[in-house]
Amino acid sequence: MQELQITMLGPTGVGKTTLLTAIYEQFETNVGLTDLQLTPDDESAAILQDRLIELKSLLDVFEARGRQGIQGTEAIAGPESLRSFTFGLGKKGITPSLQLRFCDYPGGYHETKANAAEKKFLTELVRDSAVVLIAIDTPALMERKGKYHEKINRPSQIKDLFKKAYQDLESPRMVIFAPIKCEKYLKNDQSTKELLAQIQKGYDLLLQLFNSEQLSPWIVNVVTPIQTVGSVHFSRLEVDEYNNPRFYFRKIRHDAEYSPQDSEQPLRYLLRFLLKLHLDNRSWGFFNFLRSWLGIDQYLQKAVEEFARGSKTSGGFRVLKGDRWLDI
Ligand SMILES: Nc1nc2c(ncn2[C@@H]2O[C@H](COP(=O)(O)OP(=O)(O)OP(=O)(O)O)[C@@H](O)[C@H]2O)c(=O)[nH]1
Ligand SMILES: [Mg+2]
Repeated sequence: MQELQITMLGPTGVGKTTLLTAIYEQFETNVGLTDLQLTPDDESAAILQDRLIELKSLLDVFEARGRQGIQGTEAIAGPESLRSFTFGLGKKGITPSLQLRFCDYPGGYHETKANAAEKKFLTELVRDSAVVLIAIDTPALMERKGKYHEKINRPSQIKDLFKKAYQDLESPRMVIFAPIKCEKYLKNDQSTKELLAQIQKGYDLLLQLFNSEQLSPWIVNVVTPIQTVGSVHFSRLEVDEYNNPRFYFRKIRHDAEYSPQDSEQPLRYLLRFLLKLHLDNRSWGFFNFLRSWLGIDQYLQKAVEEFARGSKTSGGFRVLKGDRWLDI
C-alpha cells in the first residue's frame, strides 16, 4: 500500500499528541454520510484511546493548569525508537488504498539541549513529509500580547527548521497552522480576527520564508483552529518566581461536557490537497503514486471529494497561501 507521511510539529506541551488524538477521534463523527473509513493499526488505536481519556479528564475539575499529570511523548531509545501512528484510508468495508503515517515526537527535540541525532531526525521528518501540522499553543500566542509566544511556540526555530528541510524543494507541500487550546479566541468575529492577525504576526518570518521566490510556488498554508475539548477555555496566567508562565483553563459551566469542534478539518484539507495532486495528473516525483491512487474507483474519488469539500474557510479558518493547490 502506498504511504504518505505527515508530521505533527511543535515544541513540548503545545498539543501535538492531543491534536492527533482529536483528528482521529473526530473523523468517525464527522465523516457523516461519506463512504470513507480511517482505520488505525491496533497499537495506534490503543495509545490514542488512552490519550483521549486523558484529554477528557480536563473536564473532571473546574479549573486545571496546563500540562499537569499528563505525560509528554517519550522516546527512551532515541528518535529511532519513536513509533508513528498509521491509518489506512479507504472506502468503508474495503481494504484501504492509502496509508497515512502521522509522526509525533517529543517537543524537546526543538530545545537547545537536543542532540545532533534528534535535530537531524526532525529535519528529515519535515523534508520527507507531504504535510506538516504546526500545533500552536494559542494562549501563549495571544495573552499579554504574545509575550510568551517565542518561549513556548519557538517560531524562529521552526522557521530555521523549514529553511533547512525545504532546500531545493521541487514538489508541493502543505503546512497547516493549527491553533490548539483556542476556544476562548473563537468566541466572536472580533476575537477570531485577532487570532488570525496574531498568527500572521507571530509567524511572520516563517511566512516570509514560504513567500520567497524559491519556495512560494510549492507551498500551501492554511489556518485550522481546533477546539479539541470545546468546553474548556483559557482562564488566567500566572508567572512563577523564575518567570515561567502557567496557563490555567476552566470549564465554561460546572456541568460542561466534552464537545470538540472542527478536529477533522486538517484531514479535510489534507485530502483536498491530495485529491488536487491526483487530478492534476502531472509527475511530481514525491507524489507520483497519487496519480494512480483513486484509480478507476469513481466512488472512492467521489467520497474523498465530498469529504474534502467540507473544508471550512470562515470562522478562523483561512487559506493563507497557495489556494491553487486546493482548487478541486
Ligand atoms: N485546555 C486545554 N488543554 C489542552 C488541550 N490540548 C492539550 N492540552 C494540554 O496541553 C498539554 C500538552 O499536550 P500534549 O498533546 O501532550 O503536547 P505535546 O505537544 O504532544 O507535547 P510533547 O509530547 O511533550 O512534545 C496537556 O497537559 C494537555 O492536557 C486543549 O485543547 N485544551
Ligand atoms: Mg506529545
